[in-house]
Amino acid sequence: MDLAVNLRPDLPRLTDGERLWSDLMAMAKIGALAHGGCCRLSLTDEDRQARDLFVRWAREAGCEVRVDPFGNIFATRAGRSADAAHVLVGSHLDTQPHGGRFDGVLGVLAGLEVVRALNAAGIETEHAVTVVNWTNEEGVRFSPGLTGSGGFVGAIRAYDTAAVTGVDGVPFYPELHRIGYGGAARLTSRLAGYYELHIEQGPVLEGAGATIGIVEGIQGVRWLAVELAGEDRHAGTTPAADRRDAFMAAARLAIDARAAALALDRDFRITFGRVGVEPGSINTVPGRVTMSVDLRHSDVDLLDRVEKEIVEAVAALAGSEGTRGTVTRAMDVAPVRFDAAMQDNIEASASGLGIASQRLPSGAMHDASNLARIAPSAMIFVPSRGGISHNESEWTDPAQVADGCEVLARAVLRHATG
Ligand code: HGY
Ligand code: MN
Ligand code: MN
Ligand code: MN
Repeated sequence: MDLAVNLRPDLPRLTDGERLWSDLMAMAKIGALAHGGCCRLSLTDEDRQARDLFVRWAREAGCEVRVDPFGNIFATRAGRSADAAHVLVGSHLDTQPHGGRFDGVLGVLAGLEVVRALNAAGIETEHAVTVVNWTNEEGVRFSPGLTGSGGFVGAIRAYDTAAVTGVDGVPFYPELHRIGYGGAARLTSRLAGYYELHIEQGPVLEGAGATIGIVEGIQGVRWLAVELAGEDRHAGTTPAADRRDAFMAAARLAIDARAAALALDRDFRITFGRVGVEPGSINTVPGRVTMSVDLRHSDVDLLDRVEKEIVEAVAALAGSEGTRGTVTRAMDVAPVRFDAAMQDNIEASASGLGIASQRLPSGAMHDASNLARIAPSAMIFVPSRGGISHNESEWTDPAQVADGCEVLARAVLRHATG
């Protein structure tokens, strides 16, 4: 079919927004929580159920489904030339513990909707279109995050992942095989491009009244694991001067590190999201604290400086709190810029549909951070109500979901046919 015909704004849409919405709500039933959100931590039975549902739908859409050694699922709609590079479209099905119904899953199911739309229109593309679900984007149960896409682009070696155990002590690979997604397939490394549709998870688009976000790039993200050792002591009999209180050391570290980061840049984003206090007894001075640190900034030098401040602050706590500590880097994903031509392709698709768009950076990390290392990549955002995400009340309107999917479909169609 004539590409120009497919892309004329006056023609009916290629994609079926209602079908996509119905898929999203069906997927949201897996791991459903009391307040409308979802919990599907990586490689749990809920993750398996979501994967199985995606695989069933992909096969019903005529895709060839393959699984690689990191558990990434690739659903391919063949193109005209067998040896042409693939256009990859995807995101992740795993969620946060109090996750919403759109983070990640929108990009996977919208990719599937693009395949169904191409089928319905009888369009044959030059390049194969492959929809992908990346394993463990969130990094909640197994750290670091972005495991599947990191493995696919060679940023994470299988050997490194073999050493990974979950916060629940379960090793990564046995769990991947337990849920039946330890594969051996190798998708062609020749990619024509990677597209990811995702909710913005921030307030920018809603504030600007735009429906489509054309993402310029993603800031760097660095995860640190801090461990502070003091001494378990009796809460009633131990004078202040004799205490080596690991919690007080952690509290001082958090306040001082945040002050140092904000002094460098008022918009530096530092988060202490997972704190473990041992022995966790009301009447025992904590002898050990473990703490995660999430650092975000587009300037690697500032990330380096804050990391160095934290290492030095942990050492200084020996004097002020009598504790000993270690800081280990658990993840380091460099800032990326997305492909300019693909951004223009997305903008042309939105404007062709008369949908307001705006360019913006991504505060959140995404698998596209990894894909951009090996192939031209781009992301499309749709608004998050109140800028809220990683929260059960995460919401995007059905019309915005439908618009995002149609823009994705037209951008992918141009790319896969061009
Ligand atoms: O951490 C992130 O930015 C992503 O939402 N997982
Ligand atoms: Mn996500
Ligand atoms: Mn997320
Ligand atoms: Mn081409």
